[in-house]
Amino acid sequence: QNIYQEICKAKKEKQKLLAILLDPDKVVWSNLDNLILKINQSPATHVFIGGSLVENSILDDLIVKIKQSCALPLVLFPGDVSQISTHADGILFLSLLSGRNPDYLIGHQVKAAPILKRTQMEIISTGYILIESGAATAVERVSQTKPLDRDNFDFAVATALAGEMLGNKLIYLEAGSGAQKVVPLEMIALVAQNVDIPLIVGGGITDRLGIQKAYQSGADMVVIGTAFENNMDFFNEY
Ligand code: 1GP
Repeated sequence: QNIYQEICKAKKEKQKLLAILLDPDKVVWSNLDNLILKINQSPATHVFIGGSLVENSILDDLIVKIKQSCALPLVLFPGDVSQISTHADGILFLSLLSGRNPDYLIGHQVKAAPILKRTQMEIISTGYILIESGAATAVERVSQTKPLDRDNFDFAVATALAGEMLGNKLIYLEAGSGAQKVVPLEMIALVAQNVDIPLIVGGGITDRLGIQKAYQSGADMVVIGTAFENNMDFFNEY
C-alpha cells in the first residue's frame, strides 16, 4: 500500500515520474519479452495498464507475465469496471470530472467498489479531467462526454480544485490517447499552482521535449502510451 506514498514523496523531493501506458489490446504477445526488456531499460517509474475495450482474461495474463520480470508498480488505468485484475498492484480509481455523465462520475465506481473491496489492491482515487485536444478521442467517444475547453483555464483549475476538495488523491489532466494537441502548458501550470495533490499529465506527448515541458510546467508524472507503442526504442536516447 505504498504507491501513493511514493508518488507524494517524489513530488516533495521534486523527482519527476514517468508512466508507460500499455493497452492490452495493442500488445503484441509474440514480442512481449522484448517489450518488458524495453520497459526495464526505460526511465519509467510506473506501468499503467488499460484501454477502451479490454478482455479481462488478456488483462490478467498480461499483468502476471509482466510482473514476472518487471519490478515497477503495475497500476490499472481502467476504461470501465470490467478492467479490474487482482494481479495489479494498484488502481487509479477514476472519476471523469470533466464530463457530466453520471456513469463515469459514480456509476462504474459503485459497480467496482465491492469487487475492489475483496482485493488487496491499492486504490488511488483520481480526478480525471479530459481536455479538448483537436479531434474526439476514445475517452470522449466511450464516455459520451465532452472534454473541457482547452482555452478556459479557470474552469480547468476549478474542476481540479473540486476534485481535490472531494478527496481525490491525484489529478490527471488528459488530452486523450493519441491526441492531436497536448494539454496546454499554461493550464498544467495553473492547475499545478492551485492544487496540492500530485498532478499527472498525458495524451499526445510524442517526444522528449514534450515530456520536459510538461514537467517544467508542473506535472509530477507524465504518461506515455502511443509513442512507446509505435516505437519501443522511444526511450533509448532519453
Ligand atoms: C492516455 O494519457 C495517456 O490515456 C497517454 O496518451 O497514448 O497519447 O501517449 P498517449
